[in-house]
Amino acid sequence: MVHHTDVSVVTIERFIIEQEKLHAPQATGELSGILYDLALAAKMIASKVRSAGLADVLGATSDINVHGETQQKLDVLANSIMIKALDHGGRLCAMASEEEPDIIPIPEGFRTGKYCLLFDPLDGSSNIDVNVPVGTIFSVLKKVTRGPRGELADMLQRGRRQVASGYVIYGSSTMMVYTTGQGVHGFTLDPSIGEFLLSHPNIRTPRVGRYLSVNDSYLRDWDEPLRALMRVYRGQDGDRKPLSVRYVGSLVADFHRNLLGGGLFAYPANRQNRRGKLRLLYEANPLAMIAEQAGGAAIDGVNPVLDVTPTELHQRTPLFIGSADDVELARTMLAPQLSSVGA
Ligand code: AHM
Ligand code: MG
Repeated sequence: MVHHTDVSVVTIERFIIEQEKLHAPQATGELSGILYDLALAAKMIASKVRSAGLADVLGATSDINVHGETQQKLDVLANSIMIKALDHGGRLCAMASEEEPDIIPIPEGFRTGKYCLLFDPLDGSSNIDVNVPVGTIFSVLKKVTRGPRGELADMLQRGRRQVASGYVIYGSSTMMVYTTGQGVHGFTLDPSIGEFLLSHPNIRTPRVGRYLSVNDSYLRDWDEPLRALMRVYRGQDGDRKPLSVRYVGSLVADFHRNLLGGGLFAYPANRQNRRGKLRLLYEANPLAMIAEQAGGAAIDGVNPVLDVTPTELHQRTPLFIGSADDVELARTMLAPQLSSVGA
Protein backbone atom coordinates (compact mmCIF):
# COMPACT_ATOMS: atom_id res chain seq x y z
CA MET A 1 0.00 0.00 0.00
CA VAL A 2 1.25 3.50 -0.86
CA HIS A 3 1.45 5.88 2.10
CA HIS A 4 0.77 9.49 1.18
CA THR A 5 2.89 11.90 3.14
CA ASP A 6 1.23 14.64 5.14
CA VAL A 7 1.94 17.45 2.68
CA SER A 8 -0.56 20.24 2.08
CA VAL A 9 -1.37 20.75 -1.58
CA VAL A 10 -4.14 23.21 -0.82
CA THR A 11 -2.83 26.42 -2.36
CA ILE A 12 -4.38 29.70 -1.32
CA GLU A 13 -5.89 29.95 -4.80
CA ARG A 14 -7.59 26.55 -4.59
CA PHE A 15 -8.83 27.32 -1.06
CA ILE A 16 -10.31 30.69 -2.09
CA ILE A 17 -12.15 29.11 -5.04
CA GLU A 18 -13.48 26.24 -2.92
CA GLN A 19 -14.62 28.59 -0.15
CA GLU A 20 -16.39 30.80 -2.65
CA LYS A 21 -18.26 27.82 -4.16
CA LEU A 22 -19.23 26.71 -0.67
CA HIS A 23 -20.33 29.99 0.89
CA ALA A 24 -21.13 32.34 -2.01
CA PRO A 25 -22.02 30.31 -5.12
CA GLN A 26 -23.54 33.41 -6.75
CA ALA A 27 -20.38 35.52 -6.25
CA THR A 28 -18.73 37.21 -9.22
CA GLY A 29 -15.23 36.20 -8.11
CA GLU A 30 -14.16 39.81 -7.61
CA LEU A 31 -13.40 39.44 -3.91
CA SER A 32 -11.46 36.25 -4.64
CA GLY A 33 -9.48 38.20 -7.24
CA ILE A 34 -8.55 40.82 -4.63
CA LEU A 35 -7.33 38.08 -2.29
CA TYR A 36 -5.10 36.54 -5.00
CA ASP A 37 -3.69 39.95 -5.82
CA LEU A 38 -2.97 40.48 -2.11
CA ALA A 39 -1.19 37.12 -1.96
CA LEU A 40 0.95 38.18 -4.93
CA ALA A 41 1.77 41.53 -3.30
CA ALA A 42 2.65 39.64 -0.09
CA LYS A 43 5.14 37.42 -1.96
CA MET A 44 6.76 40.47 -3.55
CA ILE A 45 7.03 42.32 -0.21
CA ALA A 46 8.33 39.14 1.49
CA SER A 47 11.13 38.90 -1.04
CA LYS A 48 12.15 42.52 -0.36
CA VAL A 49 11.95 42.05 3.42
CA ARG A 50 14.09 38.88 3.19
CA SER A 51 16.95 40.80 1.57
CA ALA A 52 16.62 43.94 3.69
CA GLY A 53 19.65 43.04 5.82
CA LEU A 54 21.84 42.73 2.73
CA ALA A 55 20.61 46.03 1.38
CA ASP A 56 21.42 47.66 4.72
CA VAL A 57 24.95 46.25 4.65
CA LEU A 58 25.49 47.65 1.17
CA GLY A 59 24.10 50.99 2.26
CA ALA A 60 26.40 51.05 5.26
CA THR A 61 29.56 50.60 3.19
CA SER A 62 28.82 53.41 0.78
CA ASP A 63 26.57 56.44 0.61
CA ILE A 64 25.45 55.45 -2.87
CA ASN A 65 24.21 51.96 -3.64
CA VAL A 66 25.48 49.76 -6.49
CA HIS A 67 22.90 51.18 -8.88
CA GLY A 68 23.93 54.73 -8.13
CA GLU A 69 20.55 55.38 -6.46
CA THR A 70 19.44 56.24 -2.97
CA GLN A 71 18.00 53.09 -1.37
CA GLN A 72 14.24 53.22 -1.20
CA LYS A 73 12.86 52.76 2.28
CA LEU A 74 11.13 49.43 2.61
CA ASP A 75 7.82 50.76 3.85
CA VAL A 76 7.58 53.10 0.85
CA LEU A 77 8.48 50.19 -1.42
CA ALA A 78 5.85 47.94 0.21
CA ASN A 79 3.28 50.72 -0.29
CA SER A 80 4.10 50.93 -4.01
CA ILE A 81 3.95 47.14 -4.39
CA MET A 82 0.47 47.04 -2.82
CA ILE A 83 -0.81 49.80 -5.08
CA LYS A 84 0.70 48.36 -8.28
CA ALA A 85 -0.51 44.83 -7.52
CA LEU A 86 -4.08 45.96 -6.87
CA ASP A 87 -4.85 49.04 -8.98
CA HIS A 88 -5.51 47.49 -12.40
CA GLY A 89 -7.78 44.49 -11.68
CA GLY A 90 -11.07 46.37 -12.11
CA ARG A 91 -12.29 45.22 -8.71
CA LEU A 92 -11.46 48.26 -6.57
CA CYS A 93 -12.95 51.76 -6.63
CA ALA A 94 -10.13 53.27 -4.52
CA MET A 95 -7.56 52.42 -1.88
CA ALA A 96 -6.29 54.02 1.33
CA SER A 97 -2.93 53.42 2.94
CA GLU A 98 -1.35 54.32 6.26
CA GLU A 99 1.52 55.73 4.19
CA GLU A 100 -0.61 58.14 2.11
CA PRO A 101 -2.40 61.26 3.37
CA ASP A 102 -5.45 60.94 1.06
CA ILE A 103 -7.38 58.16 -0.62
CA ILE A 104 -5.60 56.59 -3.58
CA PRO A 105 -7.67 56.73 -6.76
CA ILE A 106 -7.63 54.00 -9.39
CA PRO A 107 -5.59 55.49 -12.27
CA GLU A 108 -7.43 56.82 -15.34
CA GLY A 109 -7.65 54.14 -17.99
CA PHE A 110 -8.28 51.25 -15.57
CA ARG A 111 -11.76 49.92 -14.82
CA THR A 112 -13.14 50.46 -11.33
CA GLY A 113 -15.06 47.96 -9.19
CA LYS A 114 -17.25 47.72 -6.14
CA TYR A 115 -14.66 47.24 -3.38
CA CYS A 116 -12.32 49.49 -1.38
CA LEU A 117 -8.99 48.30 -0.02
CA LEU A 118 -7.40 49.83 3.07
CA PHE A 119 -3.96 48.75 4.23
CA ASP A 120 -0.87 49.29 6.33
CA PRO A 121 1.81 48.16 3.87
CA LEU A 122 4.57 47.41 6.39
CA ASP A 123 3.59 47.72 10.01
CA GLY A 124 6.39 47.89 12.56
CA SER A 125 8.90 48.82 9.85
CA SER A 126 11.25 50.39 12.39
CA ASN A 127 11.90 46.79 13.54
CA ILE A 128 13.42 45.74 10.22
CA ASP A 129 16.85 47.08 11.19
CA VAL A 130 17.01 44.54 14.03
CA ASN A 131 15.49 41.60 12.14
CA VAL A 132 12.20 41.49 14.03
CA PRO A 133 9.06 40.32 12.18
CA VAL A 134 6.98 42.95 10.41
CA GLY A 135 3.64 42.67 8.67
CA THR A 136 1.12 43.93 6.15
CA ILE A 137 -2.47 44.46 7.33
CA PHE A 138 -5.49 44.80 5.00
CA SER A 139 -9.22 45.48 5.09
CA VAL A 140 -11.80 45.20 2.31
CA LEU A 141 -15.05 47.18 2.30
CA LYS A 142 -17.88 47.37 -0.23
CA LYS A 143 -18.42 50.72 -1.92
CA VAL A 144 -21.46 52.63 -0.67
CA THR A 145 -21.41 55.83 -2.75
CA ARG A 146 -23.00 55.93 -6.21
CA GLY A 147 -20.32 57.23 -8.61
CA PRO A 148 -17.74 55.00 -10.31
CA ARG A 149 -14.86 56.23 -8.12
CA GLY A 150 -14.32 55.62 -4.45
CA GLU A 151 -14.86 58.52 -2.07
CA LEU A 152 -13.93 59.24 1.52
CA ALA A 153 -17.40 58.07 2.64
CA ASP A 154 -16.64 54.61 1.23
CA MET A 155 -13.62 54.35 3.52
CA LEU A 156 -15.31 55.72 6.65
CA GLN A 157 -17.49 52.69 7.32
CA ARG A 158 -17.73 50.76 10.54
CA GLY A 159 -15.43 47.75 10.76
CA ARG A 160 -18.50 45.56 11.12
CA ARG A 161 -19.07 46.16 7.40
CA GLN A 162 -15.72 44.70 6.31
CA VAL A 163 -16.19 41.89 3.79
CA ALA A 164 -12.67 40.57 4.30
CA SER A 165 -9.58 41.37 6.31
CA GLY A 166 -6.24 39.85 7.16
CA TYR A 167 -2.54 40.23 7.56
CA VAL A 168 0.75 38.90 6.32
CA ILE A 169 3.55 38.24 8.79
CA TYR A 170 7.11 38.26 7.53
CA GLY A 171 8.59 36.15 10.30
CA SER A 172 10.71 33.02 10.43
CA SER A 173 8.31 32.00 7.69
CA THR A 174 5.90 34.20 5.76
CA MET A 175 2.23 33.60 6.55
CA MET A 176 -0.96 35.11 5.22
CA VAL A 177 -3.98 34.93 7.53
CA TYR A 178 -7.38 36.12 6.33
CA THR A 179 -11.12 35.96 6.89
CA THR A 180 -14.10 36.63 4.66
CA GLY A 181 -16.47 36.14 7.58
CA GLN A 182 -16.31 32.32 7.37
CA GLY A 183 -13.61 31.65 9.94
CA VAL A 184 -9.93 32.50 9.93
CA HIS A 185 -7.49 30.61 7.75
CA GLY A 186 -3.70 30.72 7.66
CA PHE A 187 -1.34 29.92 4.79
CA THR A 188 2.43 29.52 4.92
CA LEU A 189 4.60 30.54 2.01
CA ASP A 190 6.66 27.64 0.70
CA PRO A 191 9.60 29.61 -0.67
CA SER A 192 10.84 26.70 -2.79
CA ILE A 193 7.68 26.75 -4.95
CA GLY A 194 6.55 30.34 -4.30
CA GLU A 195 3.05 29.31 -3.17
CA PHE A 196 1.04 29.98 -0.03
CA LEU A 197 -0.16 26.56 1.23
CA LEU A 198 -2.96 26.01 3.75
CA SER A 199 -1.24 25.35 7.09
CA HIS A 200 -3.71 26.67 9.69
CA PRO A 201 -7.34 26.00 8.68
CA ASN A 202 -10.09 27.46 10.87
CA ILE A 203 -7.93 29.12 13.54
CA ARG A 204 -9.65 29.41 16.95
CA THR A 205 -8.08 31.54 19.64
CA PRO A 206 -8.16 30.22 23.23
CA ARG A 207 -10.93 31.76 25.34
CA VAL A 208 -8.45 32.50 28.16
CA GLY A 209 -5.04 33.78 27.17
CA ARG A 210 -1.48 32.91 28.14
CA TYR A 211 0.20 36.16 27.12
CA LEU A 212 -0.04 39.85 27.97
CA SER A 213 1.38 42.26 25.39
CA VAL A 214 1.55 45.90 26.41
CA ASN A 215 4.23 48.58 26.48
CA ASP A 216 4.17 49.47 30.16
CA SER A 217 6.85 52.14 29.90
CA TYR A 218 3.80 54.44 29.55
CA LEU A 219 2.66 53.39 33.06
CA ARG A 220 3.21 56.82 34.62
CA ASP A 221 0.65 58.25 32.19
CA TRP A 222 -1.94 55.52 32.75
CA ASP A 223 -5.13 56.20 34.71
CA GLU A 224 -5.69 54.12 37.86
CA PRO A 225 -8.31 51.70 36.36
CA LEU A 226 -5.81 50.72 33.65
CA ARG A 227 -3.03 50.20 36.22
CA ALA A 228 -5.43 48.07 38.29
CA LEU A 229 -6.34 46.00 35.20
CA MET A 230 -2.68 45.32 34.47
CA ARG A 231 -2.09 44.22 38.06
CA VAL A 232 -4.89 41.66 37.68
CA TYR A 233 -3.49 40.35 34.38
CA ARG A 234 -0.09 39.97 36.02
CA GLY A 235 -1.52 38.15 39.04
CA GLN A 236 -0.46 40.92 41.44
CA ASP A 237 -4.11 41.44 42.45
CA GLY A 238 -7.05 39.01 42.50
CA ASP A 239 -6.87 35.27 41.97
CA ARG A 240 -6.48 35.05 38.18
CA LYS A 241 -3.64 32.96 36.83
CA PRO A 242 -0.98 35.48 35.77
CA LEU A 243 -0.40 36.05 32.08
CA SER A 244 3.15 35.89 30.76
CA VAL A 245 4.44 39.16 29.34
CA ARG A 246 5.52 39.15 25.68
CA TYR A 247 5.96 42.39 23.73
CA VAL A 248 7.68 42.51 20.37
CA GLY A 249 6.55 46.05 19.52
CA SER A 250 5.48 44.87 16.08
CA LEU A 251 1.71 44.62 16.07
CA VAL A 252 1.32 41.77 13.60
CA ALA A 253 3.89 39.64 15.46
CA ASP A 254 2.30 40.34 18.85
CA PHE A 255 -1.21 39.75 17.50
CA HIS A 256 -0.30 36.56 15.64
CA ARG A 257 1.39 34.97 18.67
CA ASN A 258 -1.59 35.79 20.86
CA LEU A 259 -4.10 34.60 18.24
CA LEU A 260 -2.49 31.16 18.19
CA GLY A 261 -1.47 30.89 21.86
CA GLY A 262 -4.17 33.05 23.47
CA GLY A 263 -3.58 36.41 25.05
CA LEU A 264 -4.34 40.06 25.32
CA PHE A 265 -2.66 42.79 23.31
CA ALA A 266 -3.28 46.32 24.56
CA TYR A 267 -2.35 49.69 23.16
CA PRO A 268 -4.29 51.89 25.56
CA ALA A 269 -4.86 55.61 25.61
CA ASN A 270 -2.92 57.50 28.25
CA ARG A 271 -2.96 60.97 29.82
CA GLN A 272 -0.63 62.34 27.13
CA ASN A 273 -2.49 60.69 24.31
CA ARG A 274 -6.21 60.11 24.72
CA ARG A 275 -6.64 58.39 21.33
CA GLY A 276 -3.90 55.77 21.55
CA LYS A 277 -1.49 55.15 18.70
CA LEU A 278 -2.93 52.51 16.41
CA ARG A 279 -5.07 53.38 13.41
CA LEU A 280 -8.70 52.32 13.36
CA LEU A 281 -8.97 51.69 9.62
CA TYR A 282 -5.60 50.09 8.81
CA GLU A 283 -4.76 48.22 12.03
CA ALA A 284 -7.55 47.91 14.60
CA ASN A 285 -10.52 47.08 12.34
CA PRO A 286 -8.90 44.36 10.24
CA LEU A 287 -7.36 42.65 13.26
CA ALA A 288 -10.63 43.02 15.22
CA MET A 289 -12.49 41.15 12.47
CA ILE A 290 -9.87 38.38 12.58
CA ALA A 291 -10.07 38.23 16.40
CA GLU A 292 -13.88 38.01 16.45
CA GLN A 293 -13.93 35.43 13.67
CA ALA A 294 -11.47 33.31 15.65
CA GLY A 295 -13.66 33.47 18.78
CA GLY A 296 -11.83 36.39 20.39
CA ALA A 297 -12.80 40.03 20.87
CA ALA A 298 -11.57 43.60 20.39
CA ILE A 299 -12.67 46.77 22.17
CA ASP A 300 -11.51 50.38 22.38
CA GLY A 301 -11.87 50.16 26.16
CA VAL A 302 -15.66 50.50 26.09
CA ASN A 303 -17.16 49.42 22.75
CA PRO A 304 -16.36 46.72 20.22
CA VAL A 305 -13.86 48.25 17.80
CA LEU A 306 -15.99 47.02 14.89
CA ASP A 307 -18.93 49.19 16.02
CA VAL A 308 -17.01 52.49 16.06
CA THR A 309 -18.05 54.88 13.27
CA PRO A 310 -14.89 56.42 11.77
CA THR A 311 -14.81 60.14 11.09
CA GLU A 312 -11.26 60.47 9.71
CA LEU A 313 -9.11 58.37 7.41
CA HIS A 314 -6.18 58.24 9.83
CA GLN A 315 -8.22 58.08 13.03
CA ARG A 316 -6.46 56.50 16.01
CA THR A 317 -8.04 54.28 18.61
CA PRO A 318 -7.10 52.61 21.88
CA LEU A 319 -7.10 48.83 21.39
CA PHE A 320 -7.59 45.81 23.66
CA ILE A 321 -7.67 42.69 21.51
CA GLY A 322 -7.36 38.95 21.93
CA SER A 323 -8.87 36.16 24.00
CA ALA A 324 -12.54 36.78 24.82
CA ASP A 325 -12.25 36.42 28.62
CA ASP A 326 -9.25 38.73 28.86
CA VAL A 327 -10.92 41.40 26.70
CA GLU A 328 -14.09 41.11 28.80
CA LEU A 329 -12.05 41.74 31.96
CA ALA A 330 -10.68 44.92 30.34
CA ARG A 331 -14.20 46.05 29.48
CA THR A 332 -15.58 45.49 32.98
CA MET A 333 -12.66 47.28 34.65
CA LEU A 334 -12.26 50.17 32.18
CA ALA A 335 -15.67 50.91 30.69
CA PRO A 336 -17.28 52.51 33.79
CA GLN A 337 -14.51 55.12 34.04
CA LEU A 338 -14.02 55.67 30.29
CA SER A 339 -17.78 55.98 29.60
CA SER A 340 -18.03 58.61 32.34
CA VAL A 341 -15.24 60.77 30.81
CA GLY A 342 -16.75 60.31 27.34
CA ALA A 343 -13.74 58.49 25.83
P1 AHM B 1 3.87 52.05 12.80
O1 AHM B 1 2.56 51.89 12.08
O2 AHM B 1 4.42 53.45 12.72
O3 AHM B 1 4.88 50.99 12.37
O4 AHM B 1 3.59 51.88 14.37
C1 AHM B 1 2.82 50.80 14.81
C2 AHM B 1 3.63 49.95 15.75
C3 AHM B 1 2.95 48.63 16.02
O5 AHM B 1 3.44 47.63 15.17
C4 AHM B 1 3.31 48.34 17.44
O6 AHM B 1 2.32 47.57 18.08
C5 AHM B 1 3.41 49.71 18.05
O7 AHM B 1 3.71 50.59 17.00
C6 AHM B 1 4.49 49.80 19.09
O8 AHM B 1 4.50 51.08 19.66
P2 AHM B 1 5.34 51.41 21.01
O9 AHM B 1 6.76 51.48 20.59
O10 AHM B 1 4.80 52.73 21.47
O11 AHM B 1 5.08 50.32 22.02
MG1 MG C 1 1.24 50.65 11.35
